[in-house]
Amino acid sequence: MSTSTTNTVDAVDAIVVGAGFAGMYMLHCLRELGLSARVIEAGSGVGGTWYWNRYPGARCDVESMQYSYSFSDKLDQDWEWSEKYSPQPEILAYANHVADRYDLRRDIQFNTRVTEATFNEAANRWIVATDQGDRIDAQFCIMAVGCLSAANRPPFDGLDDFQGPVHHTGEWPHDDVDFTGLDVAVIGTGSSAIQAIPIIAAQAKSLTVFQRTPSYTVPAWNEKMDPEYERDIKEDYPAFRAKARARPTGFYFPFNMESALDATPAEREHQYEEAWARGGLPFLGSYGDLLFETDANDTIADFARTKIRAVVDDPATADLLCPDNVFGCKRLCVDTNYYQTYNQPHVTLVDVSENPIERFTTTGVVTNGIDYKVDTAVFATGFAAMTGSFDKIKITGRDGLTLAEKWRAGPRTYLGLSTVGFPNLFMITGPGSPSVLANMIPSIEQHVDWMVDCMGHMRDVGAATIEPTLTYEDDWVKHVNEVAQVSLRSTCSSWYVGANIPGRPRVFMPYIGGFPIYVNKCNEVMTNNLEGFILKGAAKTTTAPRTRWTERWRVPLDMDIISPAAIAAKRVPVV
Ligand code: N01
Repeated sequence: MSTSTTNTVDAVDAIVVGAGFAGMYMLHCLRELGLSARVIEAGSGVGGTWYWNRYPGARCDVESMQYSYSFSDKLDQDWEWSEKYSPQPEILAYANHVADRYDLRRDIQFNTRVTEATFNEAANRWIVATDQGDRIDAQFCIMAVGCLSAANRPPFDGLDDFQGPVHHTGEWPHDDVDFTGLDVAVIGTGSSAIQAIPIIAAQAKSLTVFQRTPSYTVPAWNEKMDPEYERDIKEDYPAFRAKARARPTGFYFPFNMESALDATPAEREHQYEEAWARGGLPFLGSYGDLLFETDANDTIADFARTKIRAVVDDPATADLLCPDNVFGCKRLCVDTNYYQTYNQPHVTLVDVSENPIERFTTTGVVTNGIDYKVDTAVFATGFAAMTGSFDKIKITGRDGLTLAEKWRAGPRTYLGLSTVGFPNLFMITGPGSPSVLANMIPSIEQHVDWMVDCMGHMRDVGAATIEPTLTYEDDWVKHVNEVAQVSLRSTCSSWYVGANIPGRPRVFMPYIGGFPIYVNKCNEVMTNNLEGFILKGAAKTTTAPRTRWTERWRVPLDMDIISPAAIAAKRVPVV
């Protein structure tokens, strides 16, 4: 299905918004369940995040062998990743392979944006409207809109007058952007910028980086896939997946549960050096208390700053690049030659922390009274995280309540799966679930599997709607907030708390209690006859939910690492 311009109302069992990894897997499962479905996708192809983020250097910072679907061992065995960390084109190729392999495209309507979703209380169904004039009627409305999909484009004065091209990393053009011979501005120094800057610098005549807050970044030490490593994992991929799922992050890496404060300075130095040499996000697993005790965190932050100063030649530039906030409080970045880039004579770092960007001129960017002449600008300015994609759609539930109104003071959900007032509306990796704090693809699969069992159960018992109760939702929101308070992560101005964009409510949005505890909770709710939810219209109330899909998430938990006692003792390395 490519596009539609009909004004008639089509009816399906489920409408899915978004054809990224979440929407694709949901479609696959809905078909297996025997439900009819239509997926609406704004882009011209599948892949979601990996469709939109085509900026130079875009690459996943979760290892390739762990960043893929796990629902089919055959798929796992057939696909081969070429590098330790996959570049964006390869992940997009994988998404396309999956779409072809499972014949997904025939139920995906591309180049179409959902504009409104309205719950019709009389019919107990959703009516979804698109910018192509479609009106689709469905029992279930499933939001697979992504957590980092609504690009943040700061409205700088004069931007409309700027003569050169402006590209946001999250909405990158499909044609190659060639920076050869150009004076380039990059605004922002988060994960996207840190990947793009070394590549852009290699092409540009000059590169000026406008930095508001420096990030901590750890070298990726990316390399070609080691065939022996790949072979070992593929010998028993399900066991490897199970091991990963039992970790707070939903991906496997060695980590140390001991306290940084119990180690001597020499021991810490040794530990950090070894972890730095392995590189990537697992660096944060050097000790168990790094995200809980400020004194412990200071030790890793000091180590990271020493590494920056050892690489960057100019002391003033090195000072600017050294963060002074909690290490790992904002999302840790992973890089290839980021700091080295600032040793090149044509690369300039401009601090806009005290003197923000004032405006664009026709030919440049002005801050602190200085007009930096540039031919083109790259906005690496991030996203309205977690709720931004919901905000773009007018979602109206029972009694005319809109989701934007309900979430005005911050998102409220039960388990990050659904929200009171919006029956039969599911959100994949929604706020209140581990989502961005865990490996995204397992997070997606676990949510979809839970939802599919839930929808199957509703069919079994003849239920028309499902909706959480306010008490259970309130308790979950309280729990999400309490757990967040335990972590230093709740203390800084990150996108996790909506602080990157003026005017957004400050609430820690993802669930920080760890993936396995969360999965356990979801399983328990399912087993307890969907505890905390009200099913309306059910004819057979005694039938227990079948757990065809969720069964595979019942992995033995490593309770030393993820038990409530471990959380209370502040010994849960969360990445
Ligand atoms: O966005 P960001 P991102 N004036 O929000 C700055 C994932 N990801 O696209 O920190 C000047 O991190 C802003 O400054 P500040 C990953 O989860 C993963 O880089 O708000 N500057 C910041 O420096 C990541 O965390 C991968 O003070 C302004 C930058 O723009 C998430 O996506 C790769 C500004 C935005 O950084 C988002 O990363 C890429 C302004 N008005 C992304 N407004 C991998 O898997 C914002 N900034 C490797």
